[in-house]
Amino acid sequence: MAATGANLRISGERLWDSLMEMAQVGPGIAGGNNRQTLTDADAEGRRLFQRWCEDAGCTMGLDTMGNMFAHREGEDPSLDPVYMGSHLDTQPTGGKYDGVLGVLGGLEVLRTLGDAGIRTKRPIVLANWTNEEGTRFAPAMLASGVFAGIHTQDYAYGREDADGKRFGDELKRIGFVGEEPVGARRIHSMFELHIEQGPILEAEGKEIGVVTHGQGLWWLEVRLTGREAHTGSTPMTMRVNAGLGMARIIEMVHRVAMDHQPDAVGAVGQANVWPNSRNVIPGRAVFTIDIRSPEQGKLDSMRAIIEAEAPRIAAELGLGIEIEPVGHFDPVTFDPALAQSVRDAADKLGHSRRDIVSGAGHDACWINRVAPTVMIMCPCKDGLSHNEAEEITPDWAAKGTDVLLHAVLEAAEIVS
Ligand code: HGY
Ligand code: MN
Ligand code: MN
Repeated sequence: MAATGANLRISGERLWDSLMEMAQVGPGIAGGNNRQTLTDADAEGRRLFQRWCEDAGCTMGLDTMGNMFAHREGEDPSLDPVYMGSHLDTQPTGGKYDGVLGVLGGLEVLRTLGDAGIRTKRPIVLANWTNEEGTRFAPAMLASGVFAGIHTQDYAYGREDADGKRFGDELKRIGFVGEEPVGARRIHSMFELHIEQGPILEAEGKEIGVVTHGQGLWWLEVRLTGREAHTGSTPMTMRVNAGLGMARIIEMVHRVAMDHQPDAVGAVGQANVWPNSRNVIPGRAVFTIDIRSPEQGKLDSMRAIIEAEAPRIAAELGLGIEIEPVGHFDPVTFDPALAQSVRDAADKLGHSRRDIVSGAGHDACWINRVAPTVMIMCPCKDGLSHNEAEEITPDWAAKGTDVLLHAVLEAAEIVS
């Protein structure tokens, strides 16, 4: 006779319907999403998520960073809960599944357990972590970072967006400042389901990624100061061109990443020049360098080279330069025992799998500092993410969520 719960499967159809309904909240302009953190769209998505969780029989907790925690009671409420979770905020031109699959996949697990009347020894909690993306308020994984004691809440509340709005004020404005002190919760284990956001699983025909490690990251904000001048009448030898300095540094970052292959990446995604007028030489340029590697030595080496080369480029052009780290985490090793439980769940379900290193950062990277944590990945089409054309298949979503279901049940211990 099969062990209790062995034949349990989530409803792929219900999961997909919820993903598509959430995708209507904060729509993008090309089929994806623009549901940036602490916007009205984020608030709408949070309220929808809360309603769904309460309909599934959960109570919702909320901490002072706006982290949401849907709680499903266990037989022994004194035991530390098993957590699932990810994020509902998106990039400005984000996809429908980055973060959302982990939150709504967790919701589908809760719905499935409720439908089947499954009781577990440990409580189960589903988290929606605030501001994972870090696109509106740097750094990424801000609220899970405060939860894990990486950042202070004052630092987080003081972070400003491009319009000078403060994180703390915006969280209050949307009505999601909770009573619960952030970081007070105890976690037995945390499982984050996420799309791969890279090409490996699809290319190899694998259905499940068992995430054993995560890349480390540096975000370095560079501020160049030159002199605004007329693009027509100013001789080339008299120019102090911040835009040219930015271009040369961007090229250098790419070369440094290429020099550290394999397993190193570097780019500049956010760049602004002032006054950004067609016929004015930029007097100021502000941009963020994003470098990553799963190897600490490579990460440190890339940062050291960039911090030496950028000032040299600036000096050649007569530019002032400031470099400020605005985001960082070291390479992450997830919990080996939980990784094995994910492998066992995939094998029990008959889904193909492979171990994988996460190229992207995730809330799990910080929660891993305070509790045993692991990630489960599903493929995404052409490895594309942080693009409105991000796509997965209902089959991939369902299989990843079934693995989440069975790995969580293993940790929470079925009672009946
Ligand atoms: O930057 C990252 O890797 C994540 O998407 N926030
Ligand atoms: Mn994500
Ligand atoms: Mn993302």
